Amino acid sequence: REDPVFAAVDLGATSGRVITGRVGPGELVLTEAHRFANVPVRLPDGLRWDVLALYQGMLDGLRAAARSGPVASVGIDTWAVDYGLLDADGSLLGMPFHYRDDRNGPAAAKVLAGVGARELYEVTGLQHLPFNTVFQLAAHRSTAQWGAARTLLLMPDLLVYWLTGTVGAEVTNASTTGLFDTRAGRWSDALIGGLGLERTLFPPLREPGSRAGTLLAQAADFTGLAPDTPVTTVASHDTASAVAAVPAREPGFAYVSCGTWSLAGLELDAPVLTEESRAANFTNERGVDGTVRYLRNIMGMWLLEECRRTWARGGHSPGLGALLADAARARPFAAVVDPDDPVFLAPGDMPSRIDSVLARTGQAVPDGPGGYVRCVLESLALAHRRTLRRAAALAGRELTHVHLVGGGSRNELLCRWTADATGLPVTAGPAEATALGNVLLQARAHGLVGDLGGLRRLVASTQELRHYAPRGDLSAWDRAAERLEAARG
Ligand code: LFR
Repeated sequence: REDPVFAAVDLGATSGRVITGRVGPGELVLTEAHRFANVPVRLPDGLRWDVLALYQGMLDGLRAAARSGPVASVGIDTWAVDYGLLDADGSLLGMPFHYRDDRNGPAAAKVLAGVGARELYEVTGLQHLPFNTVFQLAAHRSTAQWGAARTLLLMPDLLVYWLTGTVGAEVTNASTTGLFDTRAGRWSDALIGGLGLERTLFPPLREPGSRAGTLLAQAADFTGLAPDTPVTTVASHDTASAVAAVPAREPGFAYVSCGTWSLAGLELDAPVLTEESRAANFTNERGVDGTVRYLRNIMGMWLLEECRRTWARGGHSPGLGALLADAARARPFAAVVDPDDPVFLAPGDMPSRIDSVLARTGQAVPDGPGGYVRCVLESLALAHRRTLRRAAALAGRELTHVHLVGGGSRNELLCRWTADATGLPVTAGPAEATALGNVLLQARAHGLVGDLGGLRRLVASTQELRHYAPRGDLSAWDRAAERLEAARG
């Protein structure tokens, strides 16, 4: 008998994929069935996700998966915080907003004038990001659509709804909204009521591992999947799926989930809700099995991706390999920036924004693309170091080892410099941590793998990993870190 195959739908900020995973004793093999671009669209009233293209891409991907053999279940993960609103008929009201839309900043300030950042943190434990759902909703309320809204569905839950007709809110993602009580593990009725939001907007919570439903006839017909194919609730926040698949052999590890964002932190049993933690802007998002993802967002490979898009618009598109080779040859520590600078958040010309930050901090602008890439990667390595050290200090833990997972783990310079800057051994990979986490949660729901530890051991023993020992002298990194601190003011 063949080992069962699970289909993971993993939508990222730049592309969506459907990946199948074959799981058996000592076996975990991923195959990409379909990949499609995710291109946000700027409408006159804001930056939107093309959710119909994403849904169609997912269906095309599931059809490709079905052609390769029987599929035991489907699971869906995406980025966090974004949502669609349904009316009383269950129809989607407009295209969901993109979290990089700039309506959120002013709305966040308004909400915080009412609730207070401390009170919000005490309940939700969520880092402040201007695009947290709670702030997006404050902006959305002034629209005509709002009066018709009856149900809020986060992105993965919206896609599950279109596949199955069932409505729910998966907890790892609900914990990124700013309306979730992190200690109680429930929607915060007090916050929802206090902000004047209808409690009935927020659907019942779902735990990863539960069954969301089975395919609606139209989805089964189109994809060729069996009509009774279950859609399993996975850790639908992509970062939660990635952390579940960190190939750690024992607890106490630190991680950086590195893609469009770098999410750097620890896995804890309980949230850290101190004032120091809030001031350092650490988040307590839900992980699998009630764990806490204690981490901070760092702007991540977005800086590099957006530089490359800017250069391509100017007719200059060197391949990534050539750029990285140039970066390796560029002068070390010529320029460093704080990746967390809010100026980098919106889409647009990234090299000019780096120039403006360098001018503001009295540094010379890089000489050519390789210099920019070096600046970005060294700055990210420094941000990884700073964030992991802060996380450990705030949580009362010691750092011994870093796991770098996600697409960024393919970037050897980033892995190497993260090891050198932190002075810690780095294990790099798997690059497909999110899809693995998605597949493994489905496999576990089907009784194939054990607890979180067992699941991680299966990743460690089956996936290709690379190891980076820190290279001696930390002092150059210390000096660069000091320069950066001084520039941050
Ligand atoms: C990563 C991620 C981060 C979240 C950001 C926006 O893909 O999900 O965890 O903060 O996207 O949703």
